[in-house]
Amino acid sequence: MDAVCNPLCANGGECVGPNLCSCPEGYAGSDCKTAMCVNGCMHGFCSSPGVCTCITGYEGSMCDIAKCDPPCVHGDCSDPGICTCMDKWSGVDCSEETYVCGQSGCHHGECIGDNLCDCQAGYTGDYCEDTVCEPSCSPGGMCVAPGVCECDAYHEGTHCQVQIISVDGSPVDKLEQSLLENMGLCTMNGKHFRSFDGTHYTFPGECTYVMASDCSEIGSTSFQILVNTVYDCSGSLCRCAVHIRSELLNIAILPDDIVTINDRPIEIPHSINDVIITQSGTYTILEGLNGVKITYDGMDSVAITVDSSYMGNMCGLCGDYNGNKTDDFSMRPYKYHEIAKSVEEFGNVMKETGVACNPVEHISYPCISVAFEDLEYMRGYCHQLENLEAFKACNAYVNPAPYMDRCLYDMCDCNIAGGDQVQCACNAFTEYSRVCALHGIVLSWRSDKFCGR
Ligand SMILES: [Ca+2]
Repeated sequence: MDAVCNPLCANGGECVGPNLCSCPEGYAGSDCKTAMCVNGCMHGFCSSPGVCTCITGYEGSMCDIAKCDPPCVHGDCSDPGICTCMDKWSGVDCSEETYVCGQSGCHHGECIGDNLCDCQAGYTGDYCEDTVCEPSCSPGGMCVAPGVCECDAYHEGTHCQVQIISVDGSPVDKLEQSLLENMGLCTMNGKHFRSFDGTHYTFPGECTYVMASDCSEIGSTSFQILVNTVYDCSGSLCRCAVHIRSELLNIAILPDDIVTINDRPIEIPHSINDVIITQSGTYTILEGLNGVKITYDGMDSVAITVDSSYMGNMCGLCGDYNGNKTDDFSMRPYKYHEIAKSVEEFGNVMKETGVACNPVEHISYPCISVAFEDLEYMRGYCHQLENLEAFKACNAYVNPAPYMDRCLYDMCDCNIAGGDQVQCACNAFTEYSRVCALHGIVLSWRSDKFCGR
């Protein structure tokens, strides 16, 4: 009897015993149905003797070669669709040449050749590490961000182009001269101050500070004018309060037209001893205090004028009023014969005695973190102070440069805080026109479309 194989031997196999197939070359298994690929199929299966059928992404007789489409130009296809590039090549198919630019690449630009950087607008240098200020800030300052100059103590203006000349040299402008001869003017406008001697600086202190006081002798003052910069705050906007202390009177000028004398609210207008307090629009005005006049706008601006008999005998954030800008950060009455090394040190020392507030640690310039394009727009906007016909009448009398600086500072500040930049510029314009008005130059510059009426 012939042997029986059930199932039958496939692929030409021979039934050599009961259910025992002898398979031809290339096949295996009890019924000779399994095709054999001698070297195996790594990413596929053996579909017929010696023939691998590969899964998607692989090729080759053993399905051991990953497929990349497009093929890798300068590299190996390490996995399906993934090229591993040789040195200096990159891209999906390793066809893009890569370059090395220094140790840390191009700081503000793209590496387009070995040690060749294509810099973004506002940057220059081998590795785009230097900022561009055009015109340059030198020799009066340093370019600290694209288009942003930080001036040294002897220069001011958007490009540090205005040299601050002490009074033994010649005064900066005509107004300074007339001021020095007749009276001292000190202003606070938000974070910005102008000392009696004309030094402009920014101090964002949140506390009560001595703004101006007479201090001809150690420990002896006949009056003190203090300002609380954070009297009434909503969000980042604060209204300030002004306190005037003399031997007999303790007067507080507060927002919303409120004035108290020795803690009692009074009706305005009011006079007591020689002091007269009046209201003009939003302004509260105090006059007759030993030749001192104080004007408060109901928000965050305070102007103090003192007559020239106080020359050299003042102290506080408004400075000493000796006609010399270079010693305006004198720390008397707290530290005699010492000049503060920084605005921070100066401002902090002028804090009202006995009041606990956080000192100002480091004043950072807000424009550093503003995009170059935004900054260009802001600068253009602020330059209206010298470009707009309406302001020009005052330009020869009040140097607009420090107010353009303030304008830019405040616009940057508002840009970062997400506030209304244009409104912030308007504050600087308002302050400029106020200083002009204090000296008889009344500008008509507001309109419905420009800073409102
Ligand atoms: Ca001075």
